[in-house]
Amino acid sequence: MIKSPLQIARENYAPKLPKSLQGSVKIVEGKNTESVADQAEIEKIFPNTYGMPLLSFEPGEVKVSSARNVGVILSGGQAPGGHNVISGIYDGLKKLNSDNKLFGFLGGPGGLVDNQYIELTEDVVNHYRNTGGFDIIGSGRTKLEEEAQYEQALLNCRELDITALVIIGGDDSNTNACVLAEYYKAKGAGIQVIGVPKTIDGDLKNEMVETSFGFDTACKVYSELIGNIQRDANSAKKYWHFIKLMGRSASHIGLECALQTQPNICIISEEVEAKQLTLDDVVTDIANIVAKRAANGDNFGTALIPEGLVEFIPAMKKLIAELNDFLAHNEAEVNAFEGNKEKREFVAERISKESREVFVSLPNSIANQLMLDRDPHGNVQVSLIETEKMLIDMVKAKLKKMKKAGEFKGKFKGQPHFFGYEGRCAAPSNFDADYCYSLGCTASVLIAEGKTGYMASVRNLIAPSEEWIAGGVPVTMMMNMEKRHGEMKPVIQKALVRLDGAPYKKFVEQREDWAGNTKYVYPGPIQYFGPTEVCDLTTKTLKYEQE
Ligand code: FBP
Repeated sequence: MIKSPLQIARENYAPKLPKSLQGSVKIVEGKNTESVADQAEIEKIFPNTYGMPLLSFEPGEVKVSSARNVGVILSGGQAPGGHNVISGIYDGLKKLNSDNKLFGFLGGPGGLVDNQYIELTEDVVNHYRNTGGFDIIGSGRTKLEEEAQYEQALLNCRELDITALVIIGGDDSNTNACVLAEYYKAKGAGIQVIGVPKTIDGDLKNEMVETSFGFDTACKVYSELIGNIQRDANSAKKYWHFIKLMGRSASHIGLECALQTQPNICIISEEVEAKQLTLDDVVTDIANIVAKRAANGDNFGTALIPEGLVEFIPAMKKLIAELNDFLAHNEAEVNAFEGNKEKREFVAERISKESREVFVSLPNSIANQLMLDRDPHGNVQVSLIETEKMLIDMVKAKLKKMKKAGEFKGKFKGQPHFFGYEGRCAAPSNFDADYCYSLGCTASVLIAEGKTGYMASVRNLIAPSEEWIAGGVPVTMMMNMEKRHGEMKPVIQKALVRLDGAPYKKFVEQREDWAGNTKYVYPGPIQYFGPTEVCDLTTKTLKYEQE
């Protein structure tokens, strides 16, 4: 394989580790934990892994441990730094005992059940250090939720003499990791399960998990692209760029990119929901800003749109929830229709009157997209819904009316963009390279200490990496009960943008200024080599949350 000069240079990058992981590690037990909500129900479902203490690492004595075989799985969407988690696990295991072995299950959790694996040797791991992507073993969205899968996975692990699994994934995958940990512990199967917090969406975070890996790099890539578009907008002065940003539910990516680039508009889904805004309200707000800028002669601008917006507009949320339930129970019948028109009519007749009105008022393309297959976790695939195009059309129609009423005197030409896949496999920033490697090393220590049902945690992340605090957090601590596929299930609570949080407040303080005036910032590309203040800084979200 031909490598670029940057790839070759990155191979030699040595990720920076917190002090506690640089040598031997001592584990310090903190207080016992309870789940964030629904304590009695969660404890009942996880009698063996509920309430375990928080763990933190300190430098300690060298320990000898017997040789172990460990399996690793990448689950869900790609996120920059996954390869470094794996190299961290590998190096951590080898440091503990050079006879330790690491096996990678291929194509996500499905690989564990289907017994598709490779041994991750030094040569394989070296090839992927500090690179983006998940191609070392691939990823997938198969959900581990049935006893037959757990049993098959157990047989496969026994065949390879695997006694611990690391599942690198988002909130849903870590929920499943915890269910698996509980199952194996209850059964005395002798298989530990450790989770690692991954997702560019940034919505797997809490007091003990400050950020999920990949968020930093993905936001930096999107911010570079937004900055470039803003340069173009400010040079050509003729387009309004509507930029949809990945992030499924939460608007963390949009908010972080707004803080980095200062666009004219950034919609925060969580605010839309809290204020109970309708789609028309959102469109009117945008149209008013377009008109205000046009009055100053600025017929151009940028608007950031979170991928999950439609699910946060209350009437749309209700519609989507009804569609989720309806489609889950009537999949075969709905899929039997060949034409979208017939499918829409069939569905429209069978949902509530209120939701029907919203459904039929949507452009056909959007209504069709809302009926597409759900992901294996029952979520609408929001990356397939072209909200950016829908908003351009609706703003255009609104401005036409405003023009007639003499409220808009300018021009409006919209350009839609969607940034998602562009950032998910980028070469990890120094922050993500260091953070991921530290998470991998942390997972190897948790395994060596016999822990199960824990997630690797590395905190204090705005300090220099030497001062980061590594440890483990029981996954049950992050759980609450939510409705999935029409049934109440224990799941890790999703961290949405907090409207009382510092990042959002910083944004609100400045957004009016950014809307009317052109205050763009052009962050430029990620820098991998150079001064610390250019290369090692993490997100503004973390900075504002922690300062
Ligand atoms: P994870 O939650 O698995 O990390 O995936 C995040 C994400 O990139 C979302 O931002 C996006 O909506 C979704 O995956 C896209 O999924 P797919 O890769 O299946 O197109």
